[in-house]
Amino acid sequence: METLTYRKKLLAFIIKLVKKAGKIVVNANTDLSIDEKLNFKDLVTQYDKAVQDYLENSLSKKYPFVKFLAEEGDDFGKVDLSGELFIIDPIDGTSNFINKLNASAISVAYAVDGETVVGVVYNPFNKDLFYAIKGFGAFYNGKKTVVNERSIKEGLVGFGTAVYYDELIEKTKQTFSKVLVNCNDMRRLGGASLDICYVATNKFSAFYECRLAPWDYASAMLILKESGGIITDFDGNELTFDKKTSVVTGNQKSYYELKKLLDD
Ligand code: 2AM
Ligand code: CA
Repeated sequence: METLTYRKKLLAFIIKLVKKAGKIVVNANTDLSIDEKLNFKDLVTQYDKAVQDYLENSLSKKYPFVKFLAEEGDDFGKVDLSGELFIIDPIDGTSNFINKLNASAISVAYAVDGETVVGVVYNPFNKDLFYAIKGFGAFYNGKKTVVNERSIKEGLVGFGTAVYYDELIEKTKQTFSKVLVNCNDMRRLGGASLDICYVATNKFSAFYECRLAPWDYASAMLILKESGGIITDFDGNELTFDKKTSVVTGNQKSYYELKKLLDD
């Protein structure tokens, strides 16, 4: 039976696992074996696979009946999203990892019937830990985090370049130009799960990207919602886990300001 106690125990277990998995990321040696996925911009290393294997093996030992949707799996589109599901991005910010920028995260979400109810995002380089349980708020390094009402004019807008998709380059350039003149400044940090958590913790006033995958946002979307923020696709639809999608996020003011700029 899936109860609050069950979710709290699961949260504690996931936190323990991401911290252990973080050691694999931080201690990675320089001998990276880098493979292309969609194209030469979309990359994976042996460490993405090692972290994913570690998380899947550990979670499935304790929760053998829960399914997995994970970035380095080959079953996207085939996974049954109903019931209990772990959604994993073993290294979000793989390009940052390859280039030793020390700005990547491990993201583990637990979803029930297509909705995240437990979410954890952990940056092993600076030990930033973000988590939430549905209905119980969002926490950043152990403290509750609540979004403020800062306009994009007063804050930084994070964005992603969706650089793996040639057909989105023009759109990305156009949105960048429009947003840049309307906000304090912009940042492209390279890991969507952290970007979205930065909105939840008021480091960014808003964030958007023209195309992301479910494992990029599954955990962070709960963390943002539980902090009082908003996350949808560019058309205002709730995000789902069955497809890649545009993503726009913000607080109760900045979300609408940014979404309007992306619509125009
Ligand atoms: P990754 O580092 O785990 O690959 C940066 O633009 C964001 O897009 C990152 O969170 C990155 O995640 C994600 N990303 C990388 N390749 C992608 C792809 N093919 N489709 C959607 N998102 C992707
Ligand atoms: Ca990844």
